Amino acid sequence: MKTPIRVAVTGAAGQIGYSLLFRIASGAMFGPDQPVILQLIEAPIEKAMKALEGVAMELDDCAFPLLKGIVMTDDAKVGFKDANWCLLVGAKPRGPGMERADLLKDNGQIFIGQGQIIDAVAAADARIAVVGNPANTNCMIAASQAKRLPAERFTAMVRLDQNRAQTQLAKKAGVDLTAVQNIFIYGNHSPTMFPAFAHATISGKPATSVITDTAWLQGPFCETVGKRGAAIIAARGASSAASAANALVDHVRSLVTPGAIHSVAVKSNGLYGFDANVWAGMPVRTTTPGSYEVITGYAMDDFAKSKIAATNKELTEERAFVAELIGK
Ligand code: NAX
Repeated sequence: MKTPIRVAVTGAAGQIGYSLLFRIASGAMFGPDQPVILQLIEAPIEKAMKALEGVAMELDDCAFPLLKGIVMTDDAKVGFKDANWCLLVGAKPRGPGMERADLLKDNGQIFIGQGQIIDAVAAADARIAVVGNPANTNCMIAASQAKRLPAERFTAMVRLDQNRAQTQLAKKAGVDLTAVQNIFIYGNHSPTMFPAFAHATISGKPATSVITDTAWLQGPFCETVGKRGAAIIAARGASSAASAANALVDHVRSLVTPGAIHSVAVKSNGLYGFDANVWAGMPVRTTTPGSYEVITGYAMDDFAKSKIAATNKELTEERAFVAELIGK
């Protein structure tokens, strides 16, 4: 039996948490032979902590053989202690009439604190994955506070966008989902993101030779993927939760699987036209469990360059909003 790994999850009593925790405990994230201890962190609000107790009761009632312990806390120092993976799902939602800048600053405070605490108390091999929005910039903020853990360990999730793009291409081409490969998301997890269809393949052929409707690829395809979150809110009356949890399972599973090729928002070093030090979605290849390299060498045409410039602009603006906060 392997030693259990400690998985800290913030926002554990929220919508995404309610789908996510059961998948982690079942083995979907770390594999069917990897025991886990869940360290569940909620905001210090009575209602949230009470809800968390209910979720933990349900986890108990699943009798998952891999689940070796549950910690419940509203103290991040306890929740992140010795954590091997820190899944930062909890965030302050955008309230009515709230400006984007205020949202960035309010969440900035949360992610500064969490970045410092993770750096102080998490395991030496800790990896951090950010889901709470604005995910890319929250991830940059948390990483900015770390002195011990390298910035590359901090990733933000664009996998939901990748999964959405894969399905849309498969539907348009009338092929099985698995025929679509190498569809990567560049930039921000926001409607400015760019699903780089020109590099995708369908049944081994360039996607653009299978789907020859360039106007659809550049227009409705990019728009559907970029605005899918809003479409789900309009239809369901609540934001994506099960699909977001599933995407986080995929994000981490791919990051612990050497050879996996997938989209992750990582610290830019200037590749593909992104400013250095923004966290931007890019194609990566997992090297060893938890580590990756950015895949280089994809050529960008003028359309791709303009899309990347737009999403990079948004990322640099977000960074400017919080620059004072993080002292950079
Ligand atoms: P919920 O509002 O259902 O749950 C969030 C939970 O976080 C709440 O229970 C709240 O009490 C908790 N929380 C707030 N501040 C906290 C703190 N400082 N420490 C610990 N817990 C804290 O939201 P949910 O639908 O679960 O979504 C969570 C986040 O994911 C949101 O920011 C949302 O915008 C973001 N999303 C990101 C996606 C992505 O692809 N990157 C897609 C889905 C989702 O929209």
